[in-house]
Amino acid sequence: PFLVNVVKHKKFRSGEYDTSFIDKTPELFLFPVSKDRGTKMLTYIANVTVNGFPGIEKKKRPVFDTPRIPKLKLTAPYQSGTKQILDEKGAAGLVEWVKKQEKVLLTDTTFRDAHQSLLATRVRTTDIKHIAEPTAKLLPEMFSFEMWGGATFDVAYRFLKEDPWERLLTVRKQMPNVLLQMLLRASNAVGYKNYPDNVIREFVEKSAFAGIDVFRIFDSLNWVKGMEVAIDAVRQTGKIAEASICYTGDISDPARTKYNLQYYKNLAKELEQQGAHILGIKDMAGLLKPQSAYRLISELKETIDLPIHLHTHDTSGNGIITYAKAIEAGVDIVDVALSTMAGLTSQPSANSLYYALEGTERKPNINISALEQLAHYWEDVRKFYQDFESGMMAPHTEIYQHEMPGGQYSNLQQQAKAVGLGDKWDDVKEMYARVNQMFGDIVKVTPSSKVVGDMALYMLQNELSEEDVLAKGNSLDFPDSVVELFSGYLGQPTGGFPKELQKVILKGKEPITVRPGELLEPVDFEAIKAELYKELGRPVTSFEAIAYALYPKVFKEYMATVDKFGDVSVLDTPTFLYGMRLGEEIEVEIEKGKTLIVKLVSVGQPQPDGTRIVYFELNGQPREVIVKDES
Ligand code: 3PY
Ligand code: ZN
Repeated sequence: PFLVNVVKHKKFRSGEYDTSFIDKTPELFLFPVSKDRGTKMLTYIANVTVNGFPGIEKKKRPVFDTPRIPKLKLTAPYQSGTKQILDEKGAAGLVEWVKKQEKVLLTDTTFRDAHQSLLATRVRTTDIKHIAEPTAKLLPEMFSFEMWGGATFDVAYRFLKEDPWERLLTVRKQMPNVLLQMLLRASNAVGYKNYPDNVIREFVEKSAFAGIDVFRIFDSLNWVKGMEVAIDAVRQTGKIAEASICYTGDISDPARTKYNLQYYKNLAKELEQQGAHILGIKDMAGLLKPQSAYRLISELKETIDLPIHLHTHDTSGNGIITYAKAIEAGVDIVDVALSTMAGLTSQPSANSLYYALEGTERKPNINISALEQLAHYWEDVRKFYQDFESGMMAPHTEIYQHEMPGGQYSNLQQQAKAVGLGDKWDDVKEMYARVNQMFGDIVKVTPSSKVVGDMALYMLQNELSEEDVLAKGNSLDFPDSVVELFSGYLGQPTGGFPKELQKVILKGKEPITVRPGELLEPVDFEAIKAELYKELGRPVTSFEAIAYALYPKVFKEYMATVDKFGDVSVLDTPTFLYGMRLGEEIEVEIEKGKTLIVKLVSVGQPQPDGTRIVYFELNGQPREVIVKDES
């Protein structure tokens, strides 16, 4: 479909192109076109209306208000911001600029971690797209917007049936004045396992090209060796390498000696030597208590000469006070989300922090009324995704016991439901903490956190205790992710693996201790392109080739869905998740200036072969589609 865009492009027409034209011209992907898209789209709507959306209980489409968009003249110009500083002064210049700021800088995570943590990463591009320009115009003083990476890449293809690269390209276009930030799981890229070095390099290069400015890089075991390639790859692009330490344990608890202050100081020093532009402190579960934050930041400021960017989750309810103490200690940047997408497993609220710092010298330079207006939009949009809420209604201090990352909480809950443990959530949390101890008290963040989660579910499903695992281990078929972790394929944890458990899990197989990337064969991207060309009958882009290298099965399923239903990203979210009500009429802008009017007329009775005929009007013309009733 995108070939139409290629041949229409003025560079292509003027003959000013070479073989890299497709890769160097990101806007080609913004408006995919397809001939029978009307029928395909109706088939999708009919299917979701009849069968519901995977993973949520089938119900009649709820009635939602149209999200409130801030009143803003869209012709107003963008004020220049951090993006211009990076473009003009380079990474080093930007770092110097950050160091000179007296006021604390903010990163807004609403477009990524906030919904990863509250809504199982389900927020769709259309809901981001409608607010991106107002956001960039109303909040030009933000340090950055985290809008990509982490789970958003995988979930986009797997569940939202949309292209994450398109999200990045679209947001970049609408937010030209501020830095865009992503979360990169070092050698695990945006996946759950280590990839060959050339995949990491290619992924970083194309992400930078498509619009990412700041890469927050972390290793799920805080193994610096596992971060080397990613840090170097980012530095090569001229973008910002925010190398991060994952915070776990409690530096103020004398009983928890493994992750003490010295441990963090050593890591910070190593990352500085490794070429970090900024040091990230990634408190993925929200375990950093206020006094510990003060100590940690003060000591790190003494130890290294880099700006420090602190990330936390507000699960315990202590996020704002943790930030207040960190800011007092001199932290440079903190992560917040708009109030209506903040709190609980998400980041602390930007709006709250603004008021909490009133009367201090480091109060952020930010427009509070803009924050409030943008929060209205998200208050409305969040309701679309109500079925993905975790059910957590109040601060959750048990986090200090189970230490589950905010981004995992709602996802593991979905996973537990899927394997029939939905009503055993308390047991899952408890088992999660126990598995962590069995594993030797490891850093838990994607993907190591997923391994702990997988093992906890596995033990509960099979009613296994820790003793059972050791005693009967030889006859147990452990989850693949557990075997991979203990084989060393996610790197090496501080202090090594517990030997006895490792033996049981590996059943005589030898673990590796070198960097997994050293053992993995490089991926042949040209071969992938050729293979996909054959399968799809059209040339593929480097973006698609990387997606395939990272997630072959997910990517192919996504392509098959596009083939069947067309580009479903154009649908509004209520229609995408719930289908339509009888008699309802919606408008779908399938490309700029091209709108279809769809009315659901009736849904026929089931036929003997299990199908139903669904009757629509498309732009006033009667249309029928046949779908299988899966009930
Ligand atoms: C991710 O890797 O997706 C995370 O958010 C880890 O906290
Ligand atoms: Zn996070």
